[in-house]
Amino acid sequence: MADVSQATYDVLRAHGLTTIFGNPGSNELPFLAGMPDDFRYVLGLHEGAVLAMADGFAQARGGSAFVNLHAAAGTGNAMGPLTNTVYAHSPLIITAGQQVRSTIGQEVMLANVDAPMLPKPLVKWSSEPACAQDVPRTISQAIHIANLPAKGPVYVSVPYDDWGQEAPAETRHLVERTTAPANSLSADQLETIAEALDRARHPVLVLGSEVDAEHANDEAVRLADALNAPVWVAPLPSRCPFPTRHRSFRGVLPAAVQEVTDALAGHDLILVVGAAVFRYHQFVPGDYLPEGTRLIHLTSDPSEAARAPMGDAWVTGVRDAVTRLADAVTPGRRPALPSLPDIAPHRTSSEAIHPEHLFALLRENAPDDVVYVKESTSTIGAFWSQMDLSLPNSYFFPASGGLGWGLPAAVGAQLALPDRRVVGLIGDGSANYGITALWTAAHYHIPTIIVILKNGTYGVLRWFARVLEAGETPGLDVPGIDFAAIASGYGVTATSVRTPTAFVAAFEKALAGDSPVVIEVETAFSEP
Ligand code: TPP
Repeated sequence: MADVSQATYDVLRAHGLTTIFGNPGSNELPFLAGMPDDFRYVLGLHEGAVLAMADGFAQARGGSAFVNLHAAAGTGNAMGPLTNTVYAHSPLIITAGQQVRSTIGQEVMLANVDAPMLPKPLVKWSSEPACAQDVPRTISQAIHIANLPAKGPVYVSVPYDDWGQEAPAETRHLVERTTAPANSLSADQLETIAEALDRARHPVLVLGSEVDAEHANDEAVRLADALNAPVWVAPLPSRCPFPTRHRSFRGVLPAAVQEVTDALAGHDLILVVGAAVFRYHQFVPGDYLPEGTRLIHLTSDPSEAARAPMGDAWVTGVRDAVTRLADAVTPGRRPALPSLPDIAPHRTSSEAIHPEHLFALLRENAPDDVVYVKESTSTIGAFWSQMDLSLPNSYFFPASGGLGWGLPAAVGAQLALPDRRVVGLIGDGSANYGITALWTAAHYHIPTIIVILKNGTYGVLRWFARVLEAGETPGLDVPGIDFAAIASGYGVTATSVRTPTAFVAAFEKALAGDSPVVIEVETAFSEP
C-alpha cells in the first residue's frame, strides 16, 4: 500500500511535474526524503528566487511548475515575485511544509498559523487538506485548478506528519484523470465578431501576453494580414505576442488612459485579445475610448472581462478564437499596409553605453532565436525601439512589475529551453532582489547570460518623480555595487565592460561557452 508521499509523487509525475523548485526547512524534510529517482530538485537560496525561477521555467516550457517552500517564512519571502505570477497567469503549484497537525494550535516553532490565508489575496486557490488521506487528492485538485482558465498560481500547505501515513486505495484514479477547458466561441458569437471586423472601416488589434503564452502568434499574424489592420501590444506586456518587424506592428501602447486613447484615435473598432483592458500605470485621467469607437475584448480570464471599464467581452480560449477569426473574416477588404521603415538609429552617449546602443548591439550579435528576460525598468522604450523579435517565447518581463523576478526567471527559462540561449537584461537596482539565483545557475551549470545594466540609479523612479512632480526624493541612487565581484562569489564567471567593443567581445565569448556568465555594463541613464 502506498503512503501519502508516494501517492502524491505519482500524481505529480502524471502531470509531468518532476522538477521541484525549493528551499527546505525542517517541515519539508519528510516529503523531500521520499523524492523518487526520476525527480530532480532545484535548490534556490531565497524563496523569492525559487518562485521566480519556477515561474520562468513554467512560462518558457508552456506548462506548470512545482514549488516547495518553507512554512510561513518561506511563503512570505516568495510573495513579491508571486505578484508577477498572478498577472502572468502562470500555473504554479506552490506547496509549503506545515508543523505536525496536532501541534499547530499550540503555535509551536514553525507552525504556519492559518496557512491557507497567508497567500490568499494573490493565489487563485489556497488550501490545507483536512486530513492526511486527502493530501494526494488536494494536490491533484490544485494542479487542475491552476491549469484551468484563467490559469494562475495555487497554494497547498501540508503538515509533515501526513507524508508517512497510508494513502487510500482510491488515489490511483487521480493519476489517470484529466480536466480540460472547453470554452470556445459559438458559431453565432464568431459570426458577430467577424462581421463587426468586416464592417469596420479602420479596425485595430491590441494583443496581450496571453497570445504568446498560447503560442497563437502566427494566428495573430494571419488575422492581421486578413484585416490589413495595425497591431499594438497592450500596455506593460510581460510577453511579446506579435513579430516586431511585421508591417502591421505599431509598438507597445503607453500605460496611461489618455495616451492609449490618443494612440488608438481614428479607429472605429478595437479588438483586444489576451490582455486586460487595460493595465494602466501612471495616472493620467482622460477618455477611456476615442469618441464613437467600439471595443471588443477576447480573454480566457473572466475576471479580466468583468473588471474592464469599457467594451464588450467574450470569455474564450484565445488561440481558438484568433484561429477561427482569421478564417472567418473577409480578407483583402482594406489596402495592404506599407512595410515598416528601418529601425531608427540608436541614441548614443559619450560617457557610458546608451541603452539603445546596447540593445542594437544585442540585435546584431544575438542568435535569431535568443530569449530575453528583462527587468530593467527605465529602458523599456529603448528596448522596443531596437528589437527584432519574431518567435514565440522571445520576451519575458515581470507581469506586475515586482522586482526580483527577472534574474531567477532567466535561470528558470534557460532550464526549460536548453536549445535556445536565454539572456537576462537586468537593471542594477533590480539585480539585487534576485541575485541569489546566480548560485543556482552556477551549481546546476545553467548557461544563462545575465547582462546587468549599471546606471547607478533607480532610473525609472527618477522619471516617475518628475511625472508626479514629487520634487527631490531620497533613496534613488545605488552607487558602488560591484556585480562582477558578487557574481564571482556565487561561482559565476563575470566581467565588467564600459565600451561597445568590449561588450560585444564579452557577449560573443559568453555565447561560445556553455556556462552562466554575468556581463556588467556601464550604461547611461536616459528617461524612458
Ligand atoms: N521593490 C519591488 C519588489 N518592486 C518594485 N517594483 C519596487 C521596489 C519599486 N521599483 C520600481 S522600478 C525600481 C524600483 C525600486 C528601480 C529599478 O531600478 P533598475 O533595476 O536599476 O532599473 P532602471 O530603472 O534604472 O532602468
